[in-house]
Amino acid sequence: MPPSSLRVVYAFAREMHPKTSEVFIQYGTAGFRTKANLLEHVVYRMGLLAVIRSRVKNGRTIGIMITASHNLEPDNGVKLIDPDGEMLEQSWEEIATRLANVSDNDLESTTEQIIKEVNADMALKASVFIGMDTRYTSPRLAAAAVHGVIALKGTPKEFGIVTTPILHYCVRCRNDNTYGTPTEEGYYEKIVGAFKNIREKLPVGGEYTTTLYVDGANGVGGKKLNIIKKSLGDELDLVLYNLGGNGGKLNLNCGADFVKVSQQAPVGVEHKPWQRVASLDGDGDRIVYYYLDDKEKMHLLDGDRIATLLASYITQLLSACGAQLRLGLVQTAYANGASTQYITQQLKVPVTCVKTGVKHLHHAAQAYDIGVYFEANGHGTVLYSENAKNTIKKIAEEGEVEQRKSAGLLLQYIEMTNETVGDALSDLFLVETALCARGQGARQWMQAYTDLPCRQLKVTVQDRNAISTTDAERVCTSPEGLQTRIEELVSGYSSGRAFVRPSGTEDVVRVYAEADTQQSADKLSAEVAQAVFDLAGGVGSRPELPA
Ligand code: 16G
Ligand code: MG
Repeated sequence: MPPSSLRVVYAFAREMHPKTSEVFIQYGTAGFRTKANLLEHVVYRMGLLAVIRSRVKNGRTIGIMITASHNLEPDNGVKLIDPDGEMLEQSWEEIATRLANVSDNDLESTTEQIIKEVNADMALKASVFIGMDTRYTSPRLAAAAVHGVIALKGTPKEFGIVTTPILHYCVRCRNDNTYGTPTEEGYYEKIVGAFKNIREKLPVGGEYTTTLYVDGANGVGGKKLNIIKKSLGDELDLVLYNLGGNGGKLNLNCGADFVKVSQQAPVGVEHKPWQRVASLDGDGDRIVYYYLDDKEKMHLLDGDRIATLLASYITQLLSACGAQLRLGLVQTAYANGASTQYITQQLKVPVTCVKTGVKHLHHAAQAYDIGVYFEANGHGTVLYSENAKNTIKKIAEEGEVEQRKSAGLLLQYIEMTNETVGDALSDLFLVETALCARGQGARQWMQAYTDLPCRQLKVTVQDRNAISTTDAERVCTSPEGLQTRIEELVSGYSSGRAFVRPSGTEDVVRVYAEADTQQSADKLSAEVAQAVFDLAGGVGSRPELPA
């Protein structure tokens, strides 16, 4: 493309998506995320960048997802999806940030400079898939993305309202047709089809019941389950709440993030004692389970709990089919210490601990034949290497009768997994299958181990980047003296553990603490918060110790 045709880049910007805000915006852990009214020019520019990225990848399809996940309604966001359905390569985050922040006057020249820098052949075709969540600001932003794609003569394809993982899946399929059909229907056929195949082979028994309540966070995940529900028959009876009607507001006092962080049941669900409930987040890429007991006390089954269930069920199938494959689990520092202990000591599964953020977990999981990764907040999936898939396929064809059966189940389990990214819907079917196979209800699932009580706090400081960490965020390297102080405090508690890290999505420092009792965890977290406040330039009022 001759440089003169880049004029249209400026023309579109000036006429339709001008940059009206001087606020600096950064491509963070999960793309750009802020108030929706500050985003139109950013999304337009991500349309441009997606075309450049597609050309650098030889015309393979790139995805653009418009969503702010579990944030409240006034926010929105945008993130790019790479050709294999993964998150945008990290080295491009800086390029995205640069492009988002230049003035309209410099947009044309910056675009040209980026094209040169990444060596994009602008004569190639370019393809971009665009999806959005249910926010009322999303259609306008999706239109801006389309304009960005058209401005650089790429071909946009709009998917309308989809979950984030459905778009990741479609991008992957478009670039690798062995993975499936790149449509929403193709996704249902693969994931739900595999679930139905497995459930035909698994009798329902023990404590497992086929009724599952779902808190849809008033977002897109619940809506898609409503479509799936009709095709499920007797295999799974979904009772759906918080589907977005009846005045329910997106993520407001409901959804996976609310349930996990506040450790409270969401509004809008009619609870029954012991009934298991799955709670999704606003864009359908996170899931946690919980139930209320007969005293209405909530019992949370979070991402750690889901990871251990999936890892132990897959391990069981692997040994039943006699496959020698290396299964490992990837967690972050937020994983409850009791879960890590259970996994390593009881399940004898190796654990890798990495920095917060899906891309870090995803990459670490690729090091295993089968890598299960989950953040405690409920984002996760399972990755199977080519070697693992081939080994299991071979056993399904050539093994002994019993081995063939287990390998067959495992192949369907793989089919049911969205390997591109954590996916609340796919995870739901993985969990329901494992529970059904074991004849377990939520209570039996809960008995595997007892979580250590924990507490999370935030501290506001002058500059959160004054905090640096190492060893997967478990050790604080600056400011000087803070780590020593944390260790002193932790040593005063039985089963104590604490760490601090700068948030990647909010202007705060996060504090995590766990200990043998809730009172101790609360106290330890407050003491560490005070240490952060004192040593890292706290602003506002000093965090208080619990009475
Ligand atoms: C983002 C990340 C999530 C992480 C969270 C941490 C993705 C898709 N999402 O939502 O994995 O747990 O940030 O937020 O990577 P924080 O840095 O503010 O604690
Ligand atoms: Mg999400």
